[in-house]
Amino acid sequence: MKVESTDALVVVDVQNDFCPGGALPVEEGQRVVPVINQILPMFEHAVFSRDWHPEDHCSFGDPPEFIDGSWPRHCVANSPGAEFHGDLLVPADALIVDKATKSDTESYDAFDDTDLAERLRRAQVGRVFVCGLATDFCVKHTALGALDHGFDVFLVENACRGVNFPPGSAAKAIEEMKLAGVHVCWSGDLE
Ligand code: VGL
Ligand code: ZN
Repeated sequence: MKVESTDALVVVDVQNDFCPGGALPVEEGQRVVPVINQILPMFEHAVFSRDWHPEDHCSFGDPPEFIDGSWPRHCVANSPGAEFHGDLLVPADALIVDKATKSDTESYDAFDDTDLAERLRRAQVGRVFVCGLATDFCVKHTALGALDHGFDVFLVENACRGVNFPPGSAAKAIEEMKLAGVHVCWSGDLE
């Protein structure tokens, strides 16, 4: 499948806290990094989202239950855990989108309450390729958000990993995305 000049890669939340050793680690989360670095140069448009919470974000649970609404404290704005994984190649001119930045609102969708759709549309983007962390939360909701905004959406399956709690939730998320109309591809399909 040929990557066109009107395609955008949306790299979701490849941040230290979602990688092994971080506050809310996704199993093998760091393994998406070389895959994303490899496909990134194919795209004229690249967007990197960040989970970017205030200290007192409503999603933080004490003790955390590791479910929606009760996460460990993670991705606090400007903290080391919120930084992109050190090996992720983020071009100097990449668009960075911060989400869930307000204390009282959770948001798993990089299109929700941001100007991302508008910016992509202004750049003539028609197809959005989504990858990153975590498959069952921000990747899923961002892919569905892109669909809602009228984009053709592709999930780059091997460039994603899920929280996967309970086990199977990452696979379930992929099925949900497919049912909604997201196309699933593999990094090796892209050229
Ligand atoms: C995410 C849980 C909490 C994600 C963000 O990026 O998928 N998951 N906050
Ligand atoms: Zn979060």
